[in-house]
Amino acid sequence: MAVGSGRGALIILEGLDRSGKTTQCKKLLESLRSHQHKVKLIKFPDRTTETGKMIDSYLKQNMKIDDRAIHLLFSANRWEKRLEMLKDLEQGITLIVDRYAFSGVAFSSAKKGLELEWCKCPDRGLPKPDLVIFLNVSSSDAASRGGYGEERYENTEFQKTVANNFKRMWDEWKVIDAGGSIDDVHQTILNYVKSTMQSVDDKPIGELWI
Ligand code: DGP
Ligand code: NA
Ligand code: NA
Repeated sequence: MAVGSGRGALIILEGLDRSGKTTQCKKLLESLRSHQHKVKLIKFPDRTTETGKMIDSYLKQNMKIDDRAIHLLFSANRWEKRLEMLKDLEQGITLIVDRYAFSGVAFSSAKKGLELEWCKCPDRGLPKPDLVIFLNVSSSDAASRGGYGEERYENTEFQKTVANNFKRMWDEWKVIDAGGSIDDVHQTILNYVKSTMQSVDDKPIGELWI
């Protein structure tokens, strides 16, 4: 694969809490870097910005925020990275993104009274991914992996609803069985990512959800 030709690819990894997503993002970053690709890792929510700090205290259950208001804050947290993301992509940097608008829709629409279509609206117009990888793990398997239950949303019932919401969006995604070994899952992801990186060339970056 030619290094440095064309724009970077926008790669999203999605999945339930404890699906191994963060581990896989890091392995993917290391792997691509070791082959001299220009690549960066981004994580949403970005808890370091002002909106991110509010989201962080909401998730840690230190603060109550109205369901729709927090939905908009999560979206704002993505919007504030948009220009930087576009600039990186145009400069040939591939972005690996740990969660994106799909998490926004899947988690928020798991709440009573929040419809999927309503939840999609605020993220409309964000850079559209070239590839979405979904790490599929049963919610009971996810729960048996360590550390579950510390933050808001981290309970089996809620995660089941979230899983169903993700399924309503996953037609065009690469759905990977995350129950395999870390290395097997990594190889599968790497193959999809490499072929996406080869295919983006100078194709214009799309916009969600069109
Ligand atoms: P993480 O830092 O990846 O563990 O994500 C924090 C939690 O927030 C996780 O349970 C998923 C959830 N989440 C991520 N993005 C959004 C969003 O846009 N809206 C809502 N409601 N929840 C989100
Ligand atoms: Na989490
Ligand atoms: Na709902």
